[in-house]
Amino acid sequence: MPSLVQRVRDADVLLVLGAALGDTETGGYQWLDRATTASRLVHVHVDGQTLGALYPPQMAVQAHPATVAMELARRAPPAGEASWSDWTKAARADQETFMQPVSVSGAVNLSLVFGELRSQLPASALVSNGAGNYAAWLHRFFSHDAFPTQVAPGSGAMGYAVPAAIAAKLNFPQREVVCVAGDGCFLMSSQELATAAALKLPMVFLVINNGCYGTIRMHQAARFPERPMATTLSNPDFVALGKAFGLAAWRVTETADFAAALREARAHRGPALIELVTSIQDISPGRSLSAAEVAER
Ligand SMILES: Cc1ncc(C[n+]2csc(CCOP(=O)(O)OP(=O)(O)O)c2C)c(N)n1
Repeated sequence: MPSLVQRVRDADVLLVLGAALGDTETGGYQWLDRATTASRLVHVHVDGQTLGALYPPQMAVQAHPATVAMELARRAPPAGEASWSDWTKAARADQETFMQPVSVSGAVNLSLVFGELRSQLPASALVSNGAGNYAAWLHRFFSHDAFPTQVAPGSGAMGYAVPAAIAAKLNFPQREVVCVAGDGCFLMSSQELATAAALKLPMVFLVINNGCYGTIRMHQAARFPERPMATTLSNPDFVALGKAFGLAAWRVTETADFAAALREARAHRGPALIELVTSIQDISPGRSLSAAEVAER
């Protein structure tokens, strides 16, 4: 099967809805060639300054991606099978394969955890995240099946997940809200648990604890193998921390225990926290930290 990157390279037209086409979406500016975008990129972004800033588009559309998506959904599809429908069906099948769980070396498998989160939550639930490699697991194995349900920082800022989830719950009290934060990300704004406790907000905080600023460790492993620097975290006991703020709290050290912990946390009448203890080896889906080091040696 051609990789997603190959599909992007081969496509006659790229309709980019809402992505800024920065570092992350372009594999460090490797996947898209500036020389080709002027003849095949239709770029939709809400911020006019983003359009054309990195890649010259053939057509720049300053609009909210949701508006454009809803407008496109109103159009009648081409009559009969389009000549490219095998290609799009194959791409869709590849995407579904990509979302299948992967194996990990630690005892908590985030691909299964986020699959369980998807199957328990209603489609209307709001899920927040900040920045860190844990978010790559979330975005790959949890699908947002309704709009708008994703509460995430376009800037890639850590510390966003906790206060954003609280704001989401205050604005949408009827909806379920789950905050997903890495240990590093969570500790940047965890004092806001006091707000969730004071307002008795029924919501769930997931803390993905790999004992590390994992994203930074991954880059260190790739560039300076076996020379990690200042990325190991001396974490508090997250369950004790949650309880100290007045939350109900659970620690999950085996994948199989997550489903029951999540059910209890969701049924709790106030804020609840679940710490998931993961291995730093499982740095990203399908790639271990040691493999990242070996690849660069
Ligand atoms: C406010 C802020 N500071 C620093 C960074 C740079 N940064 C990106 S990811 C990351 C580490 C994230 O660690 P953690 O939340 O534990 O998640 P992990 O990568 O381990 O899954 C850092 C320091 C950032 N994105 N935002």
